[in-house]
Amino acid sequence: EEEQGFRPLDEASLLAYIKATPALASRLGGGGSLDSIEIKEVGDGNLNFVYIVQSEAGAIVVKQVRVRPTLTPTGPLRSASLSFLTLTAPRSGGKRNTQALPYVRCVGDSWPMTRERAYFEASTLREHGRLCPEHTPEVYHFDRTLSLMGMRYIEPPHIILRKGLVAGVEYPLLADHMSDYMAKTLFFTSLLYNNTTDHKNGVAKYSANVEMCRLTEQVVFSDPYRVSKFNRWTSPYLDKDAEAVREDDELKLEVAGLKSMFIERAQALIHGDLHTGSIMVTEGSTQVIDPEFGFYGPMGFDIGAFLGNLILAYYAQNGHADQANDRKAYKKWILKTIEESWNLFQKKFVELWNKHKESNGEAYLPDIYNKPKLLSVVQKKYMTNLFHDSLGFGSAKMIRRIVGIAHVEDLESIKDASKRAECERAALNCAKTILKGRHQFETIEQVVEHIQSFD
Ligand code: ADP
Ligand code: SR1
Ligand code: MG
Ligand code: MG
Ligand code: MG
Repeated sequence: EEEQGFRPLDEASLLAYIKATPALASRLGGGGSLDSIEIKEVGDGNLNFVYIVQSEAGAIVVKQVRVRPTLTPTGPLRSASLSFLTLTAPRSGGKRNTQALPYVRCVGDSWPMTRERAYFEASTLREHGRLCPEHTPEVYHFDRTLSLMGMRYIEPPHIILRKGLVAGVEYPLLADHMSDYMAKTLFFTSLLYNNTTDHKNGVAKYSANVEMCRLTEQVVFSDPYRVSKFNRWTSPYLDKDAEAVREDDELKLEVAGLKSMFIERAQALIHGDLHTGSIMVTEGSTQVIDPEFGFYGPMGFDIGAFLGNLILAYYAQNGHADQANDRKAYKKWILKTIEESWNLFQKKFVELWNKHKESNGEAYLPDIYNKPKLLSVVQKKYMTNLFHDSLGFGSAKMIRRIVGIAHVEDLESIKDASKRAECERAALNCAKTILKGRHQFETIEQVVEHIQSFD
């Protein structure tokens, strides 16, 4: 990594870097304020370093890729947010290894995680920030040589949404905010708004984020459907369930279609990893972070990631219920949020379309689709397809979180393995049936009813 000028910064060299970089130093007050800087590493993964940098005059976050992750002694493996980075030993054949594994090994050892992902993350953040500044942290500075970004510090009491969902906290504006973010970022980067030249320029630029896309292709669309040393599940409880996924021809047929769509369909500049761990929230604010998988892909992959992770949070609730809180009201809130997220998204997306129907968008030229009736038929067809894509991708993402490499804290934090397996089985069965039968759903209300029937 030394080549091409890259060097991983530690706290001392980061401090010197900040002092020498006006775009960062000025955010911290500049001058004498820089003497009061304190730096804290807060990253929760092994893929990137995330530093909070605070002075008496301000605060910023600095994120730098970790290129060659080291083998880190950790003691016994626990269910934690790090769990997606832990690999079971190959000979364990995919079963959850509950023994003390001496090391947490980073997936960076097994997949090519090019430093360039930082460039695509910063680029996507900037582009989405231009389109939806309310829900995207501002990028202050990006250094391509160091794969390092300075951005807005999303201050406490913001927390990662997934942690709020585990704790049972309601976010009354979440559906409104996320539908806003998805409608704006997806509509304005699609051919509904842009001409072909601009669109293809974008597609060409982000096509180079291919290694990140290949990681998704493998861990979402391939590994769960074959024997892979990376897969794991709550064994022995889900051994048969995992095997059933690998034996389900109807499911494999549907997943093949989704995989091709993920690779081929350059519909919009998507976030690419829009799960509830990529969203920071308070009661009144929603901020989307971490688009290092950003590329021109199918819109349904983002919408599905968000909805699918809410459904996982729903099924995890039974594992978090206790005498003090049966989580029943909370489960209702999650379902309402799923419903509102899609319905508001659909409404806002079509509103943007109507508002900009005279724009340069190449897909439906105004002189051809000029009759209101025709336009409304076209829109209905587009939204129905998008709904079914979202259900397909959302289900595929649920399945991979249960039998693939990367699990979610919602379920992992349920200590009792048999209880956890029950929640996981319900989620898995629900996801399989939605994935196979998604074309039968006409409304999100029907999906919510379906979710409840597996609970
Ligand atoms: P990774 O790609 O390694 O998952 P993330 O961008 O998700 O990195 O950041 C890891 C963690 O760092 C987040 O879960 C969050 O807790 C914290 N974090 C990241 N960006 C910010 C920010 N701009 N403000 C505050 N905290 C942040
Ligand atoms: C090896 S899979 C790691 C996962 O974490 C990221 O956030 C993505 O979801 C990826 O699939
Ligand atoms: Mg993380
Ligand atoms: Mg990330
Ligand atoms: Mg992250």
